Amino acid sequence: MRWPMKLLLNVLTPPVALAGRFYNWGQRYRELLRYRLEFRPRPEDIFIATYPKSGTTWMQMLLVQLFSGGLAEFDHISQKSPYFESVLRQGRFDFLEKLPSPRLFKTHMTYGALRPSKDSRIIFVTRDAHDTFISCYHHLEMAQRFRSSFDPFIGGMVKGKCSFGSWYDYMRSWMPHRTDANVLWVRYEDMRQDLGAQARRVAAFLGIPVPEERMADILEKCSFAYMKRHDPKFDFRLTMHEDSPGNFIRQGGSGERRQFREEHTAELERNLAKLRGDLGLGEAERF
Ligand code: PPS
Repeated sequence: MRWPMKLLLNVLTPPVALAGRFYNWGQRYRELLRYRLEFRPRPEDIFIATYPKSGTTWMQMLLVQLFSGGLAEFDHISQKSPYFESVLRQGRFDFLEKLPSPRLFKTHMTYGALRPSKDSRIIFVTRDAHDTFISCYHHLEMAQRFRSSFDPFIGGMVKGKCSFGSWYDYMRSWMPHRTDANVLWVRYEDMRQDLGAQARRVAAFLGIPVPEERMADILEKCSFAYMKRHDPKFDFRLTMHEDSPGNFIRQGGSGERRQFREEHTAELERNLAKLRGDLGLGEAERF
């Protein structure tokens, strides 16, 4: 790193790190600072870009198994596919340097924050908003042991208020790039419907030569039942030295929207219609 950069980092890090202890924004700026100043990208880098709870871990597992022909074993998925922001936050740059290429990063950064190089490849995964919001509720309840009840939480998310950031802002940042040459957009619902088809699509995009006879093992390891059986390999709490009572791979469903209050469904539908219009989505493009 050049010395002016180093100086800037040293001057800015203590106040931002202090803020990061108390505020989400502080934490985000600290990650961003380290990303811009210290991260050394490689052209082979692959990012799995998602709003939280949209199928990130599932896609991580799919990539890990596609690259290994279904033979990969690990104690925790983060060993094979680290959470980018978390590694930046912890300043584990040695770990990043030692990872073999292609590195498979999970990230929840917006497009504007990540500003991925054209050399890197991105698998952008989206999930139905209702199911994402419900999954966020269970996640935050599990992670922070917060005691917000379901309805006010969903009401807030529908308005774009969440400690993860607004779902709409996230979609507004990434969706315009869904057809970029280095981006592949994959829907959670399509993975549920036909995982084999999506696995082949991802493999073709990344140029992974997967022998057809390995596909059954790959798909078995990426099935909900297999991942649920091996829940501790995926639970983020175990990377934070916390206990895990299980249930990170929770339900894996689609269409839980009946749990929404009517007024929340109506408001969300209005917001989605506006978002679709603003993004100029075609009839066939559904998120
Ligand atoms: S995180 O914490 O942001 O990384 O969470 P993320 O992995 O994006 O999302 C977790 C939800 O994905 C479900 N999941 C699966 N669904 C179907 N099949 C498989 N194999 C699978 N693996 C994970 C997981 O159960 C979470 O959804 P919910 O609705 O909470 O069950």
